[in-house]
Amino acid sequence: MLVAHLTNHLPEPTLIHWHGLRVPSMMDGTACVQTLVRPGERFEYRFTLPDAGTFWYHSHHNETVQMERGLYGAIVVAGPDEPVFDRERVLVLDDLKLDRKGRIAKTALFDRHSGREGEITLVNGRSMPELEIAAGHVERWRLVNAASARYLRLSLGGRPFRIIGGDGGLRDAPLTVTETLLTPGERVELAVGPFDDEGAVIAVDSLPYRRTKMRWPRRTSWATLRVGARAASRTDLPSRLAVIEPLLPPGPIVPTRVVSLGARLTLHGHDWLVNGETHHHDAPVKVGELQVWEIVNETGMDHPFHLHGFFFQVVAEDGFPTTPRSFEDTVNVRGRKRMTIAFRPDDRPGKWMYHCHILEHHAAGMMGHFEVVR
Ligand SMILES: [Cu+2]
Repeated sequence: MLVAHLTNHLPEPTLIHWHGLRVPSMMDGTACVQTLVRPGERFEYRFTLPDAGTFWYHSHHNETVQMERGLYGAIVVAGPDEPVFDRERVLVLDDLKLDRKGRIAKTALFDRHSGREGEITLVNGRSMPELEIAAGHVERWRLVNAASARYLRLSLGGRPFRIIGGDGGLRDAPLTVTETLLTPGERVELAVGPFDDEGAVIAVDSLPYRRTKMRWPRRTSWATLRVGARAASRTDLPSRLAVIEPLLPPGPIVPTRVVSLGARLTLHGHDWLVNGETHHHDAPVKVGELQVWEIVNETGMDHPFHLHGFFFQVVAEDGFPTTPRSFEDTVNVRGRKRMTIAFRPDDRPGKWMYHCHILEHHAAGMMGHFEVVR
């Protein structure tokens, strides 16, 4: 049981959303399920933690300001039988947009369109930290992308690393890659190392990724990783990490719902839409009934689709069936593409929502309300 006391010392209301934790609806921390916690007021969040993994919590009110200013944190829930590593790190990544006087910049009209990106990169609140890993060691890195809009195509100087988990804990097996894409809201768990070259300095960078036609992407530095003196390793990473039972039977995929992401030009810039309207009210779903949602992106820009309260499997990418290897709560939907997700709502009825995790898009309407009913 986790009990969290929120005391609001801000001059404005706030709330805490527990991103990725399967809490009861009443504890989801949105204005749909609780009243705003006003300045000077308190609220107690209380729930059990059913899943192991890397999660986070953040303000779910006036997010474009409150989250940009740092109202978020990571939560690690350890399982009974975790793989053994030489060291574990939690790395929360964010960027910060400052004005000419070094203050947090005001929201610009352009931010409403493309999402806010800043020139300062932060790892756990620090700019360009130097991390050190002993030669021969393997570390478990738990990464959270807490940025408002920035996509992170993470690279460790081109060296291979292993992905061991996603939003919903460990994946079925380690996957060796040289880069991975982390959208706002997403988490990824990595096995980093072993490196043999003592003294080497490895760049922790994000590679150029074009999520919108309006912005030319650049390579960005986040941290450096120095390979230190050799040390004995006790890492024990099994080749099978978790059993991910597919939610869908083999055969054709028939969506039970289509969620269409769109845009509309208005006097104040852009409205961001779900099924043709801002702040869409979607049909209810039933506890235990398999959901197959096709998320269709009608815009030319990528959107990270986040579902509250329930983990899903990605079952098709642009119509092509995929084999689910993990559970997720956020998935990137590329411009003009579609992703199909499946989930089975467990017995937590109440009000829930889904939205684009680019905070400015969420604020400008790209979200939907739905109810889980018995
Ligand atoms: Cu979006």
